[in-house]
Amino acid sequence: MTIFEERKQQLTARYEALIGRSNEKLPFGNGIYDRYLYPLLTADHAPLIWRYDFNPETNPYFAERIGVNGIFNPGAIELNGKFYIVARVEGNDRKSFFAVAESDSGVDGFRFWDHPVVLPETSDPDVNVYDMRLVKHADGWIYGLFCTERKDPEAPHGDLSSAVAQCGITRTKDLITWERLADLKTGSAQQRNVVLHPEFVDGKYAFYTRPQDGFIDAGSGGGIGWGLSEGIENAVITEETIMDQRYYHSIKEVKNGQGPAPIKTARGWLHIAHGVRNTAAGLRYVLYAFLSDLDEPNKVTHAPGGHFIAPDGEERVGDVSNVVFCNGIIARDNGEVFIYYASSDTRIHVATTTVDQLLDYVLNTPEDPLRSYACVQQRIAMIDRNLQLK
Ligand code: M1P
Repeated sequence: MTIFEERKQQLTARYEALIGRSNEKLPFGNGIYDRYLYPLLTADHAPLIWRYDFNPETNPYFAERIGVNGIFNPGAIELNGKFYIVARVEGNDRKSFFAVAESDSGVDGFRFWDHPVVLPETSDPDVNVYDMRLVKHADGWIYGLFCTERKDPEAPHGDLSSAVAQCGITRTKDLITWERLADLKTGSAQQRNVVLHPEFVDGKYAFYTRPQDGFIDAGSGGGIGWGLSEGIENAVITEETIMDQRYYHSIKEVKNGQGPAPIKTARGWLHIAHGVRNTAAGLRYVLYAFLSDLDEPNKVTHAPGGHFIAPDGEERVGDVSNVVFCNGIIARDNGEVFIYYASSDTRIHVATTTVDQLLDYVLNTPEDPLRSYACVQQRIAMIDRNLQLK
C-alpha cells in the first residue's frame, strides 16, 4: 500500500470515529446546567476534504495542504427538529470563515457540510469575518449578524495590526444561500457583538450593540448597547443607549457583550452575555446571564451576580486562554435549552439546561453587591436561613 493510501485510510478511520463518538453528560452539575465530557467540534472535526488534497499524483504523502487551526464561537439554530451550528472556522492562515455542521442530538454527532458558507462581500471587502449570531426574525428571514474586520485606514505606516470592527449582516432561508446586506451603521467608531432582536420593537428592527473606541479596548464606551433601525437592508442606528453597563471590580469591568439573541420566556427576555476582566495572565472571559422586560427588552429586570459559566479544566487553555464565549443557543419548544459555547478561541462545547432552570437562576440568584463586606452580609443571610432549616 502506498504512503498516500495508508495515511488516507488511517486518517479517514480516525475522523469517522471522532464524528461518531457519543458524548456523555458529566455527573453532578450545579443545578443550573450540565456540562459534557467531550467538546463538540475541534480543528480535528474539519472534514478531510477541506484540508488534504485527495489526488495521489499531486499529494503523494497525503500531506495536509490547507490546515484548520481552530473551530469556535458558533451561532446555532434549530430547523425542522435538527440542530445546526454555524461555526467560526479559523484556517492556519488566521482568516476565519463560517461553516454549517448538523446533528440530530445537539450534543454529539456534529458533521460539517461539504462546503463552507459562501458569504458575499460588500464593495469594501472584509479581511476577516467571525462570530455569527443567527436569529429567526419575525419578518420570516434567518439573519446572521457577524463581526467584519478590515485594516484601519488611519493606522500609522508600518502598523499592520490596527483594525476596524463593524457589524456585517447576511440573511438566508436555508443556511445554503446567503444574501449580504449593507453593514450596520452606528455613530460608534467600532462595533463587535451586535445581535438582532428576534421581534420588531415599535415596528422597527432592534439591535443589541457593543460600541467601542478601539479594536480591543471598549475605552470610554462599552457596555451592551441598544438601538432601533427603520429598515434592515441599509440598517442605521441613530440613537444608541447603554442597557447593561460595566462595573468596577466585577466580572465585566473591562468589557462585555451580548451573546446570542435572547430567549423569550413568560417572565422576560433571557440573555446570555460575556464579561471580561483583566488579570496578570491577561483578559479573562466568562459568561453571565440576565433577564429583561418583555415589552422593553432594553430594560434589565434581573441581574444575577458573578459568572454563569467560567472556563473549567481544558477549557482554560487554547489560542487565547482563559476564555469562554457564547454566541449560539437553541431553546426548543419543549423547554430544553442547548447552550453552545467555545473555550479559549479553540473548540466548541455544549451545556444543556431548561428554560425553567435558567429562570430559576436569574430570578433567585442575588445581584453582585460590589463590595466584599456586602458580599459577606449576603452570604451570612443565606447561611442563617439555612441553619434554621437544618
Ligand atoms: O479572544 C476572545 C474574544 O475576543 C473578542 O471578543 P470581545 O469583542 O468581547 O473582546 C472576539 O474577537 C471574540 O471572537 C473572541 O473570542
